[in-house]
Amino acid sequence: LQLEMRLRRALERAELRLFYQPQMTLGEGGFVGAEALLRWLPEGQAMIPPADFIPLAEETGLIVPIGAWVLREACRQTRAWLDAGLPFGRIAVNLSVRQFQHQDLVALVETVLCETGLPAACLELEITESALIGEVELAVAKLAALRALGVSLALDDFGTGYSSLAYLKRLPLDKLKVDQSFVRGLGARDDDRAIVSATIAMARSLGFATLAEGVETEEQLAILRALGCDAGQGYLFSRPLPAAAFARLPWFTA
Ligand code: G
Ligand code: G
Ligand code: MN
Ligand code: NA
Repeated sequence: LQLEMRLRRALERAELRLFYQPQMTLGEGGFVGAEALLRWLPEGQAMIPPADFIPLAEETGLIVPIGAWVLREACRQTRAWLDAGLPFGRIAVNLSVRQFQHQDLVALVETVLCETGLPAACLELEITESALIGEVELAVAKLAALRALGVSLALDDFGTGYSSLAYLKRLPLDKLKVDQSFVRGLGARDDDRAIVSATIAMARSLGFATLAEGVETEEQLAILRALGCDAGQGYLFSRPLPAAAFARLPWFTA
């Protein structure tokens, strides 16, 4: 309960920040965009990671106003980077289950794009498999409505939830994000390599792009390239950074 009160005030006190982690193509080209990652920095205290407060925000419904702030702030910052002439492709924003299921989501996304002036093609929304379980028709309709705005859609943490391959093919998605738990074992574990290989092959045949998360080593990168993965993000390229530090990344400013 105490944490809930503090989290409520965190929004008003501007204690929430977005960090940005670059996303890179694995072929030619390099930098393509970033994922926005939420951080809570209570005054005079250590940073609280999202894993420690997002579940509570979900339970209490606070994720709805927090998520709206995240969306607005990420779009505003990206628009500012575009205006500064920086070569920004796309900003990826995480949606929680409750946010995805909220009836006003499509209108919110439309409003935020309009208010910030960010082109819809520069926004990607990340949803998890748990947002899609239940009524598939409803999920498909909502995904289609979001896509009709011109934003792209990525399935986050792929392989860790309860994806049914039968409905995966019916979902209007653009990208699968290969979960870092599988990427971690690349080079060491044959089973992880088999899973990542199969995921990339399946994604390709369904027409989805692939992005591997948690890329930490050159060896993982080489294997992902060999398997035909389109893009990656992870500590090998950069940790998530505050906006000012992100804007100084060499291949971002070049
Ligand atoms: O940045 P970090 O690896 O600590 O993030 C941990 C988890 O928190 C990840 O699962 C990530 O998707 C989630 N997360 C980070 N930022 C946001 C956000 O803005 N909204 C939601 N719903 N989840 C987020
Ligand atoms: O669930 P989601 O994919 O949205 O969250 C990504 C999380 O992974 C973030 O909390 C981010 O800080 C973390 N992360 C990003 N890159 C790496 C990495 O290379 N290694 C590890 N262990 N974690 C990472
Ligand atoms: Mn994510
Ligand atoms: Na993930």
